[in-house]
Amino acid sequence: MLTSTSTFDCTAYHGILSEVKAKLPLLPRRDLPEFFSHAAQLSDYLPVPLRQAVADFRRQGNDDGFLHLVGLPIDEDALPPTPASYPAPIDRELLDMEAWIALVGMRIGMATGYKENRFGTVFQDVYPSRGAHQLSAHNYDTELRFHTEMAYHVQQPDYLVIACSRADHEREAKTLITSVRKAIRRLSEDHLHTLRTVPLQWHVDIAFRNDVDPDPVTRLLLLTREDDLLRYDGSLILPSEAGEAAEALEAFSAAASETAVAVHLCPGEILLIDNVRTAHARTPFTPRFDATDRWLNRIFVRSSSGTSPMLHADVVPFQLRAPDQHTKSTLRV
Ligand SMILES: O=C(O)CCC(=O)C(=O)O
Ligand SMILES: [Fe+2]
Repeated sequence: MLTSTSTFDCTAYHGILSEVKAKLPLLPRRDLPEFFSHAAQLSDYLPVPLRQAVADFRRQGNDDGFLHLVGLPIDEDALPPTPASYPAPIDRELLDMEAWIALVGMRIGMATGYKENRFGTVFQDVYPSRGAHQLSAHNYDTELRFHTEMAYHVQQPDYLVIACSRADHEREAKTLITSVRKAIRRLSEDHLHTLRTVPLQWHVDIAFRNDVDPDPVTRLLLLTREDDLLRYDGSLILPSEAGEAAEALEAFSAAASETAVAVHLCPGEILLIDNVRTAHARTPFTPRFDATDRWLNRIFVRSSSGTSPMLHADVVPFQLRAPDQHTKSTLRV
C-alpha cells in the first residue's frame, strides 16, 4: 500500500513475495546474467500494487525522487556476519534483501557492473570500513557528500537500488535524497539560467582514476531536459572551478540540503533512487566493527543504453561523457 507518494508498505504481501523469492537460484554469483534474467521473469509475479507503484515511478518519477519500500520479508537471524571485504565469495547464498533488490530492480531496467568499480561486481555490499576514502560509501565518520551516481559516465545508472540488511546500532545513519523537482523551486530565474547554460567542471570517482589518467575531467550542465535532469556532486564539482557559475552552484547546494529528505534505513527496506533526477548523501555514524554493523546491499540499474542492446548483469568499461557545450544564449526562458 502506498502511504505517501514515496513509501510503499509490503507487509500485506509476505505470502506471495516469499513464494516468488523461493524460485530464485540460491547461489546468484555462480551465473549472474542467468540469475538476473530469472529475477526479471519472476518479477511478473510480484503483487500487482507493488508492480504498479514501481511502474508509475519508472514512468514519471515523483517529487521526492525515490520510492521507499518498507516491510519486505527478512529473516534477520539467518544473516551472516556483516562483511569486512569485497567481493563476496562466489558461493555466498542469496540474501533476502538481495532477492528483493533483484526482483524489484528488474522491473525498471538491467543490473549493471562498472568494470573499474569494485572489480565490476554487480551485487555490492556497503558496510563501514576503517580507513575508507572520504568519497567512498564505506566511509562512516564524516558526512558522505551529495552525489549523483557516476553522472560523468556514458553508462550512468538510471537507478540505484539499495536495501538494508542491518541498520547501524545507534540509528544515526540517515540516507539523504535531494530531488531536482523540489530543489529548483528554491532557485532564482538567474541561477536557473546559469545552471542550464554553463557546464561545470567534473572530476571522477577514485575508481576511475588511474596512472594513465590520474584525473579525468569533463564539463556537465547541472540542469538539462527542461530542468528535470540533475547532475550534482558536492565534491567532484569544485566551487573554485565553477567560474561564472560559482554563485548559482552555491545556491543549488543550499537548496539541495534544505529540500533533502532523510531516511533511516531499517532491515526489510529498499530505496529505489531515481539517479537522473537526484543526488544522495549519508550522515555520519558510529560502527562497532563487531560483525553486526550497518550493511546495505546495492545494485546499479540502467533502463536505457543508447544504441546497443542491454544485457543482464553486463559489466561496462569506463567511458567519460563528452563535455556539454556552453550555451551562449542570453535568452532567459
Ligand atoms: O550509506 C548510504 O545510505 C548510501 C551510501 C551511498 O551513497 C550508496 O550506497 O551509493
Ligand atoms: Fe552513492
